[in-house]
Amino acid sequence: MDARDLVRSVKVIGSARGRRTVRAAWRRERVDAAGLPRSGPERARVPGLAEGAEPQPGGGVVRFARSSLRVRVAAGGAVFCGWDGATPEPSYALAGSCPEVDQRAFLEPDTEDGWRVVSERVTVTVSRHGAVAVRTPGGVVLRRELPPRWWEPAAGPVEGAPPRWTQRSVVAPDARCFGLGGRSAGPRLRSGTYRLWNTDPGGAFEPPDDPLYLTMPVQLVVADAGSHLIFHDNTWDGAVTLREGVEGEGSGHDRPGRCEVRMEGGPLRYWVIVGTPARVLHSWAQLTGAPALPPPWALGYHHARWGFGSEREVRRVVAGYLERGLPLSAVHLDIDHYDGHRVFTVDRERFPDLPRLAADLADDGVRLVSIVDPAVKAEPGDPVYDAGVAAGAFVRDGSGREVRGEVWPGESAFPDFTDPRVRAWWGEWYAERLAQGFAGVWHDMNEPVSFAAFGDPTLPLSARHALEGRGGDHREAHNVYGLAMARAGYEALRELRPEQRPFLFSRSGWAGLQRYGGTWSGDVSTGWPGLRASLALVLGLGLCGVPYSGPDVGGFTGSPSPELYLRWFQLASYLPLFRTHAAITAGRREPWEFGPEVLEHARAALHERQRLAPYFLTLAHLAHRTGAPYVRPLWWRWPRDRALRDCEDAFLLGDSLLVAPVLEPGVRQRTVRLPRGRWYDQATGQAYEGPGRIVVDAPLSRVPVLVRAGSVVPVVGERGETELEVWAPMVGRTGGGVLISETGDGWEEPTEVRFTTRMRGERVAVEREGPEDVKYAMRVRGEAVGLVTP
Ligand code: NBV
Repeated sequence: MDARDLVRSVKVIGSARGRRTVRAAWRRERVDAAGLPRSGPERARVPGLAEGAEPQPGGGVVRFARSSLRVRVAAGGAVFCGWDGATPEPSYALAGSCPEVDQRAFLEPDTEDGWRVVSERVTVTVSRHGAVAVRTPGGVVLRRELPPRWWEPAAGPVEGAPPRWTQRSVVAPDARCFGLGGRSAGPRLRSGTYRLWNTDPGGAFEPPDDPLYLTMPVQLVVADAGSHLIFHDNTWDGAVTLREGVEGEGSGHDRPGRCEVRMEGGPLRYWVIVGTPARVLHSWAQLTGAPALPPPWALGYHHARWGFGSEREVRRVVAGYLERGLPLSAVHLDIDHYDGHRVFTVDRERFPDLPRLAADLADDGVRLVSIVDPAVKAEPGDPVYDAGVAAGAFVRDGSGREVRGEVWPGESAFPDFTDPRVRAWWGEWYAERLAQGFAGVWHDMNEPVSFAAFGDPTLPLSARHALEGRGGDHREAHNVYGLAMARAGYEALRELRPEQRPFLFSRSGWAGLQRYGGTWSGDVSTGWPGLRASLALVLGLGLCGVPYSGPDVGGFTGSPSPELYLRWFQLASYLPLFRTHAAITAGRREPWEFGPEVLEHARAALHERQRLAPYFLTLAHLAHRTGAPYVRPLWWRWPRDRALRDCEDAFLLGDSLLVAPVLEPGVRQRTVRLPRGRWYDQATGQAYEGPGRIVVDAPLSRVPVLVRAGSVVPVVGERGETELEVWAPMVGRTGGGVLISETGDGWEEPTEVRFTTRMRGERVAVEREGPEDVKYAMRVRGEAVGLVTP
């Protein structure tokens, strides 16, 4: 028991729940003492010298004295490397089956020192000692992997004790690393160790608390020489230690960046994708699946609350929005609407008629979203529990006993979502949610959490899981528990309500979560550091392929000052998931609770969000088609601009907007680092030429937004029609934009129109490509006197 555990257990010991969490922690320890293989003496192994190589379609295998390395280039340009016989499948990350190989790539002798695989976007060389270098087509090294090292039982293989392994690598001194899932101290991952183990931090978090709910072994590395993504396809517990490099600035004392990946078991296999950030994310989405397209209403504003407590209160809050003319898209019900915190139930005293409530809200254009927790109250007579027992749905320990944990409903059992049968069984329960009138689901507590007075608040590591029929334990299944639950929920919604796109977001997940939905910050603590972490999480997750997310506006805990609340609100109004939410013990989060001034400014943010609805929907479609996140770091198109790589207090929303939120108290002006080209201050129309730093006004009424010259931004005009805001391009340059629109929330093909802009004399000429039958009003902004359309 460490010091943090001690504090935790002293805090909880007074209550009945506290005593149960002590029991749960002991129970977990007991189960693991009996169920985990004992660790004995280990010996280290390295590959040794190469003994030969054999070309295969797309690459080949190099055989070493004590291991082998398979290199295979996939059709989209991603390169797979697998040691010790590892193959790309089975994998929780890959979408469907493994991509076809690139038939043009093959393994060939390099110099005397080894072999190489040349492909269009990357060259991989393998040395005789097992070092692997990843190079650009021009031959510049982006990453050099040293020969890996395994630790295995000295007495030979032991069932259930796979080798642990470490892999060290070196990147350029100027390289910056991003990703690894949701990291509160990001988006740039500074020197330090980042654990790969989905964790409820227990209570609210703030930077640099780590790890959090959604980790994944995905790193995006950006350097002058080029960008690459590396994904270690391994779900086990592990850690990535980064040491940022240092440039000697001409002194010759450069220190390269270093990375060490350490895993407690599981295959040593990884994918590398080289290219511009946009190409890398595109290939990543091809490999792990296109981001699910949210229904249009999910891009509006949501209000959530743990502790509405009654249907009356929900109606009161919704009326508050409507009376004040504040747009509201959805209301989320938390665990307090359950009967005794039991999943798939309703407290009928306090929520007597949910379908009626849902229908009434729908009349006002407001959807209801339901929280769904995985833990099922372990009580015979509970219909979900009884059905789960009959279906053999719950996780068991090594001796076949149901694993019990302590969660909101009390002693609970946990569905094994890594079993396809269990996913199907669980999915059937979503019919109950739909019958209650819910339009979408919000998955919580799926790291998974079992409250524990000490130690890791999750299931015993020795708990057994189906792992798609392969069988294994919680050490391997833990990190994909939330991902597999998301799959169950997504597939259920598709089946139960096939005509509508599912809306699902999940606290935990892993590589590939985007196939099923989005995520959110979790319990971010109320304070300026929490505000900063909110942006870091959205940016980092987007670079790992999960583009739809957002924070609890105002923070999860306590009561934000009016200024903090407003700045949070303004930031989130430019993030994909725009949702106020707070804990049952926290203060209010409705915009009118912070005084008339905040209300007016929040109203402006809400209306701007609504005005940008066609732009947000376009970004959602683009994310779905190309993997590009809506919210991008400033370096997205300019990865060689070092100053942008270090800039963490602003972001790009799509190709056109640069949003510079206010992340500190008392700020009424701020500096903004501009990428290359001309940028217009959206509020004043003032033009600036990047690259460089500018100072702009950031009054309480708004946060600075700059628009890229030449952009065509689709917005809702005054009469409610989609119109185009055209920002004059620079003379001699072209600009443009795209509008992807649809009428419903189903699966119909949307309409796509592309625009190109250029200056013709003093006027802006706009060319379009796409169906001619729809016309849009255009408004020109920026330095131009009028509009020319062909
Ligand atoms: O369901 C209650 C909360 C929820 O409001 C929050 O958004 C989740 O992140 N939930 C966590 C469980 C309790 C946290 C203390």
